[in-house]
Amino acid sequence: MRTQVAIIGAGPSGLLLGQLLHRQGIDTVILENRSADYVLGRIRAGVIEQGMVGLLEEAGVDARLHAEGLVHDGVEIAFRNQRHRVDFKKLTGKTVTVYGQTEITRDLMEARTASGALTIYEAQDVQPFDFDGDKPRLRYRKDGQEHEVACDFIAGCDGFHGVSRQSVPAKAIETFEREYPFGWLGILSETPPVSEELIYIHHPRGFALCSMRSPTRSRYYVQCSLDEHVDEWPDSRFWDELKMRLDDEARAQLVTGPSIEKSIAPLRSFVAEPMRFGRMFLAGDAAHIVPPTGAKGLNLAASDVHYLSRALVEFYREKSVAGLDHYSARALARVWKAERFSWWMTTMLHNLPDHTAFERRLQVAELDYLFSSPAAAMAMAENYVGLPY
Ligand code: RFL
Ligand code: PHB
Repeated sequence: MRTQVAIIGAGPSGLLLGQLLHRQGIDTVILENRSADYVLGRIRAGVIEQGMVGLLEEAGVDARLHAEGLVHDGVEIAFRNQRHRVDFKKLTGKTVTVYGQTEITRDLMEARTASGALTIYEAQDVQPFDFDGDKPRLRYRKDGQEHEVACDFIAGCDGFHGVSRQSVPAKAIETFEREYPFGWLGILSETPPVSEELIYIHHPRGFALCSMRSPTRSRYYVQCSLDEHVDEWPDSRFWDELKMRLDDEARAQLVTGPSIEKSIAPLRSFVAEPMRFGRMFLAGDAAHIVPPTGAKGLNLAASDVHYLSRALVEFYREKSVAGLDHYSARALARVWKAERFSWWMTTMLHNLPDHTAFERRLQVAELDYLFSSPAAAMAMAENYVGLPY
């Protein structure tokens, strides 16, 4: 089989790249090692920047997003039983949209099926080859048979644990990493959200987040320790813990109900440099991870895909390699700013077990500064709504 761009991974990065390229007449094949249902079963991001909304419009998958997505003008931060609002609309003129990653993935999968472009699910042992030359290839197994795909370029959109980054010789790649000594326990429930906007909570018992997927579906998270298991968290324990971290008003408003999903995610900051290796390009979680506190992971995947799709279109239309040559530096400049913001939000809002009394005082000063200084609120707002592409 031959294609122009072979994409590894049918997460949001791979599917969005495939759709943007398809709209420009560029042929792609996506190889995904899981089933479509498995991919759709992962509950992840919920908040998308205007930049990503624009890309989904460009990809022609914005109908349901505009009909069902919830446009938010700000968020609240709760500290010492008081909520402080950061008004994004007033500060930056921009908003964010609450629309689940699952729904974006479903919309992109449907558009891809309608376009007739090929996605091979349950492709086993996908392996990129020869990307240091001008004839890269991929091999994979499906139903016991070996297959090969010849292509012009490989896009490694296969997430943090994918094969793309791991196929690069160790001496060609540098990685930067921070692991946080806690995780997020998240639940999804068919209950109305506690408030119209998201509430990020700093509490002595640990961080909590009130988010949502729709007016009838809530998503809540509590900071937990890394050695805990979801089985130790029956719904009743989760709700009790969340209530203890909420402000009085939110506690009174909270509607609880059975969880429909529950999982623990570790928190990590990670960047791999560069993001290009000959004719293979990394995009999204394959190249970088942010802790979810700033809601940046999916949005960074989208900005990578923006730069990469533009570069590939430029290559095929104008025979120019300029965009491809600049891809890694352009993407990384934006990645590092989101890394900084996500690290900052995480450090400000969590209960860090290794924090000294001095660092705890700094955390309080940071929050106090954010609530009292329009300049500080502005810095948070412009990062949260998304820095320009
Ligand atoms: P994905 O989604 O991991 O998709 C990669 C795909 O590649 C497949 N794959 C392979 N395929 C073939 N061969 C192999 N060897 C393969 N190895 C892996 C996988 O099966 C998968 O289908 O990466 P992608 O596309 O780069 O998308 C990144 C986003 O998923 C991620 O950044 C966000 O979910 C992060 N994130 C959030 N981001 C936001 O922008 N806003 C948020 O509010 C937000 N909240 C979150 C989050 C992530 C979370 N978790 C669970 C990590 C909340 C949570 C709890
Ligand atoms: C979510 O709704 O899943 C969500 C929202 C905001 C975040 C992280 C996750 O910062």
